[in-house]
Amino acid sequence: WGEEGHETVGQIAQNFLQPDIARKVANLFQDKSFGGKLPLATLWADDVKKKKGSPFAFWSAPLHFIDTLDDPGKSCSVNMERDCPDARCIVGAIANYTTQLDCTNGYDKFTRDFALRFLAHFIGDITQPLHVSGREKGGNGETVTFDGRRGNLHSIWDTQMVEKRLRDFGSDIVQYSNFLTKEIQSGKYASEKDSWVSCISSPKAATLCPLTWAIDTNAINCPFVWSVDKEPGVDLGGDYYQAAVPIIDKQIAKGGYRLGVLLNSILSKNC
Ligand code: DCM
Ligand code: DCM
Ligand code: ZN
Repeated sequence: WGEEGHETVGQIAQNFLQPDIARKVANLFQDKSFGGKLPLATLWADDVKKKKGSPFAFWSAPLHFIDTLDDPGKSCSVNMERDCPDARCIVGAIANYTTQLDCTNGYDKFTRDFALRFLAHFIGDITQPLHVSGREKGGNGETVTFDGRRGNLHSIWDTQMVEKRLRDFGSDIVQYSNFLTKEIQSGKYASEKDSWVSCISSPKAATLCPLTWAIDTNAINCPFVWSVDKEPGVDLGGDYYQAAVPIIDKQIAKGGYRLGVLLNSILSKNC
């Protein structure tokens, strides 16, 4: 996701943090970074990635996605051996940073701070369908038109469609986040929200959750995201965007709720 998607994930997660966990989160960010809150922290992993020439940028870039070598349009799947060699993909990254954040594993405060920053970002990215698709570099190589402008399918999903959706909420991230938070608590997601986070209560949550979440997201590619094949050249700002809105809402809601519930779980431990 672009900035708006990530900040919304962070804001929804912040809405679900228990008060004692929100205090722990604020204390984990060294030097009072991000005002102690998740929305701005979600942007850090993209900021360091963009710092030109930094070896850390080069090192962390592949951790934002998993290039599934499936065949969307025909069959969608995630296979760790095939798609995530040496755990250097978003699934491996979430597993590693979940482990590093857990105080029972003994990592120092700087490592735990970075782990929290990365988790706040990657738990958002893993709900973006094209971050779980290897085709055309996650759609970066697929030229499309959106509201009269040429772009690529990845950035349409990361940014243009989210910005268009946000305009329904006066381009106010807090308004959009509060709308989705309500839908999770008592609206259209209330009955399914438990299924979004059921892996978190497993003793194997660190490895089980990111794979579960990747499979969940990847499944959207076959019926919908890559349906652009069917009408090449059509402007995606019309019917395609209208059909994408409920998917975007739900994926961003999932990211926010999962991040909040995961932090409530990991940070409830006392070390
Ligand atoms: N890290 C960082 N910047 C670096 C090196 C590491 O932010 N230049 C982060 C990545 C990990 C943590 O620090 O979250 C531990 O790094 P390492 O694996 O190098 O011990
Ligand atoms: N990306 C992806 N899958 C790839 C390559 C990139 O999901 N195979 C993502 C990472 C960034 C965006 O696409 O969010 C743009 O990538 P880049 O800046 O590398 O062009
Ligand atoms: Zn990212």
